[in-house]
Amino acid sequence: MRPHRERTVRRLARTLVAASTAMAAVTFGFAATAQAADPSLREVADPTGRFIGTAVNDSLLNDSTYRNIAATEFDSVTAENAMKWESVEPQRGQYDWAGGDRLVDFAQQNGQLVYGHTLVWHSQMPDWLENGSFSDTELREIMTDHVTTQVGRYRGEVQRWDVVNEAFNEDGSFRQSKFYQQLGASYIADSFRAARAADPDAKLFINDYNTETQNAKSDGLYRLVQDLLAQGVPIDGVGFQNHLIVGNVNGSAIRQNLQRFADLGLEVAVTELDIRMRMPADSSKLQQQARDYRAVADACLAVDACSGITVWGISDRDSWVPDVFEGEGAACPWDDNYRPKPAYDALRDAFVAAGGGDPGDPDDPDEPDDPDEPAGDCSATFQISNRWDAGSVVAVTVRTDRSVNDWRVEFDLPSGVTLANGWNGRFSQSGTRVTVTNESYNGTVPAGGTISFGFQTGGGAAEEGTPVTLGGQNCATG
Ligand code: 9MR
Repeated sequence: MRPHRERTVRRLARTLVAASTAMAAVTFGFAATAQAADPSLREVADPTGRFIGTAVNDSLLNDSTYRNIAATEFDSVTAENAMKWESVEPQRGQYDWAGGDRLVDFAQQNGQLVYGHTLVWHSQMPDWLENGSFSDTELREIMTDHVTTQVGRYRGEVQRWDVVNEAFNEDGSFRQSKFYQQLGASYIADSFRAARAADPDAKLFINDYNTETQNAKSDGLYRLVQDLLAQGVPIDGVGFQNHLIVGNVNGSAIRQNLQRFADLGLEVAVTELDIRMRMPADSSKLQQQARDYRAVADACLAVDACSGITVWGISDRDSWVPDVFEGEGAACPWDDNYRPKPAYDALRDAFVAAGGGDPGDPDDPDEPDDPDEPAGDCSATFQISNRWDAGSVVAVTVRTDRSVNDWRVEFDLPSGVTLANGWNGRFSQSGTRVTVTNESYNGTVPAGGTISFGFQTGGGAAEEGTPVTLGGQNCATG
């Protein structure tokens, strides 16, 4: 685990950083996307119970436009490269956590999940591993040590891991990676076991591309997953990358394939969505791309076990596609100037159609966000357990009528009152608005269950009975 002191300091700093990030978002993020009044992707995804994520390029986090879109539009982040083996263990046994830590800090500041990518993969291995010769026993030990160390480092902070990435050939046979060649298919089971031991709460995934629909490759993956489950290997989910081509997306085939893996009792997720086109882009290609994004999102949203969608990058300018596919590009939801494309609207429409609603104008009393209009599927108590001139201690309990994964509770404090610290949740404040998201240990709440957290205020006391929302929906008071 990351050193406790480091985490404590970060927790204290979090409120301030989060508030300034959120306020900066008002200044830059939506101005850049020219969508000021519209709800963000994360706002429409949240009520559907799914996450919407993006791959984050570590070197772009200093760019305010990039950072603000990443913070405000998404509630899950995946390191595009910073958590890969070559980045974290460039020399044997010597770890460099800088990029991974930056991402995890960013996620915590912004109330986001972290999708860990990736532990055991034939590509982007450090030279010492790629070119070194090791006995089979030594290689197995190197691999499990790496998994144990990295998952342990982020225990409780990374909710999902791509434990094994791209293990298959197109014909459904195992890829002849160094691990497979020396260790056989048991390298997969061993990696999952090591990951589970290092963080029993993290959800463990196998991830691949060209497995989105039923074909020889996804059949091979399916057979492996069945086999792992039969052996009792701790696997929780299957990631489908979805690096797709405009005009070549079959939504119902994707849905059926997601469903057959879900029927094994596993979580499924869209992990690296982008849809490329031959350049230059034109409006009819962009419209087709929007329909294709919508088809993938609809496919996930139609499958209960599909927990979320991650896009592989924010803007076309930063995408991996043109570097690898000559003459192709424009694969992302934002264009080269960070303006949202039709694909962005299509993603949002998909969540709205799946029950994401339109949070609309919070000042409009007819909108569902208005505290006078409880949505009816949650109720909350907001109790002051201690009060003094310059502060208070507050206990909040929210009872939900429907089951919830990864909750978000919001409320307002009186003007000038600030969060001092909190417990049993991750807190951020922007102006009077406070957002609390679950810790890794209390994100799953069954129907009829309760969410409880508490916090202390400074600069004045909170108000007893303050209304709260759960996932953007108003809760009845009491
Ligand atoms: O987007 C990533 C790019 O920056 C790297 O250079 C590349 C190296 O292989 O990896 C890209 O991400 C890949 C991901 O990790 C696994 N699935 C395919 C992605 C696109 O190549």
